[in-house]
Amino acid sequence: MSQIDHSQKIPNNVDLSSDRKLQRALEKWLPNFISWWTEMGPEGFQTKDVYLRTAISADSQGWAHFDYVKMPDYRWGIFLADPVKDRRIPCGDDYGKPVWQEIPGEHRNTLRRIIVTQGDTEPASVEQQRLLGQTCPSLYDLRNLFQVNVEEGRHLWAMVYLLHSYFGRDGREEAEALLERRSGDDNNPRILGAFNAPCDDWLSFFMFTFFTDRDGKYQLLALSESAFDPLSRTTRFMLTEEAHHMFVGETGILRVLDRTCQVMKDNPGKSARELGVIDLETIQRALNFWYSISLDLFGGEVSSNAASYFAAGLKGRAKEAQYEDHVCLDQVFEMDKIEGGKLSQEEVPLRNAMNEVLRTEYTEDCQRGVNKWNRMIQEHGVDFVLTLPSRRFNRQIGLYAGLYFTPEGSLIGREEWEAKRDTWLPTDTDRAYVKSLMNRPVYEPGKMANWIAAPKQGIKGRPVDFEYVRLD
Ligand code: BYC
Ligand code: FE
Ligand code: FE
Repeated sequence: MSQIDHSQKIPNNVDLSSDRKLQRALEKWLPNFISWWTEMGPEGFQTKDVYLRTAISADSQGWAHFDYVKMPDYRWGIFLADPVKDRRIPCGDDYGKPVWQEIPGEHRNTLRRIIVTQGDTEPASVEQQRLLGQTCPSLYDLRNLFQVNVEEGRHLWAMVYLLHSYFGRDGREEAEALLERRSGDDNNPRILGAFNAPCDDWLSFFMFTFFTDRDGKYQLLALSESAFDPLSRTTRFMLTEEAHHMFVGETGILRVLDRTCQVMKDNPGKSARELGVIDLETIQRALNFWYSISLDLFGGEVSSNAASYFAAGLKGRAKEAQYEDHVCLDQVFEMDKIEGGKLSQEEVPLRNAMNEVLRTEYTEDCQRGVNKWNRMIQEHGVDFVLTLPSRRFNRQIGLYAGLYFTPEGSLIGREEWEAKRDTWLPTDTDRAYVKSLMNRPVYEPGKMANWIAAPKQGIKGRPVDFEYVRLD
């Protein structure tokens, strides 16, 4: 079951050829996907050979194959994790009943919406990153960017498969619309906030893959607890690919910090900007921005949507098995409350707080990565600590939206916010400086841009100076 059939036009492990109608529908969608990829995918590198991994089996062992591929020839396809025998609904009102192989009528619209929202983020991220190849710090990084991009393309395939297989005509229409919305387009934007923000320099790219892809991890963990078994199986396989995206972000920032600290140490008395590396304050501001905008992706703190998703078993918490109570009808959650300009606490029913439960786990996971970054700064003996701002800081969705908070989480007025904003969030000057460092790409094997340290090792046992992308 887990072996992927690559002899097909659409590689898959779902026995696609046995369902002619579905196969035809997806084969019709394929050229539309390819024209979207050609138009909106990585600009300027479509004819180049890239050293990419391709999935060949969907189980945990040895599922990947590494070789040179031209991106438009990448074997996108449909890969589901193996079914779990006698799987039961892990949470909600129907806890313990058998999972669904088909969608109950009453959940059709809600599930479609969740799948469309998930699917929409995947091409959005490719669009956001499409120009980054032109400013890359090394061939190693260029290849990682493209690996992330083709896999996000595949995640789109994963959701489109579900739309085509289980939602009939409206599913097919939604699959088309996924190729029509555009990140940042005023008239037809992507669905969620963070996926319309520009991600056009490599500091943003590393922050995005660290913070925003990590929202992906947590949403996928929640969806892999779904009562709708095909969604659970697709997202479980997607999670195996997600790990690399977050690795790219975490090690990317680690290498930036390594370089900045080293260069500062070697040149006492000079500022980071004089030395052509990224100053730690700019890194902190970029962190503040991408963390806060990614927190918004979890939805409102108190959410009746979240409560009904949980009740219906459409979405669970990350790793439901870690909890004891999977019904959550009698429990409460201690939540902030803001009234008359004052912060207090109130108890809300746990089911309505499920977005916040997931966001809490996300925050802890982010903190683990930030701790590693701080250890790097410490090892260089530099006196600086990167911090995650309060979850209230700079929020556009939920309880704190429309209000102003310091990075420490104190409620402040608009005037104070405006006076301090530029010390907390990236400024035009920061962006211009970061871009000025990156205006010339580094395409020579093994060479690194001045603002980033070399990685500790290459990919799949290849040396760092391997020709990860062949540019001629
Ligand atoms: N921007 O009850 P509420 C990934 C809307 S990332 C704009 O507070 P709910 C990836 C919401 O739709 C993972 N709108 O929230 C990463 C609702 O609209 P309506 C993506 C937002 O519904 C990197 C209203 O506000 N996966 O995979 O509980 C690269 C009130 O909603 C936002 C998913 O998101 C926002 N940030 O939760 C590539 C999983 N937040 O109904 C890929 C599927 C909320 O009033 N999605 N709204 O019109 C979901 O589970 C839920 O839709 C959300 C929102 C968690 C996003
Ligand atoms: Fe993804
Ligand atoms: Fe990702």
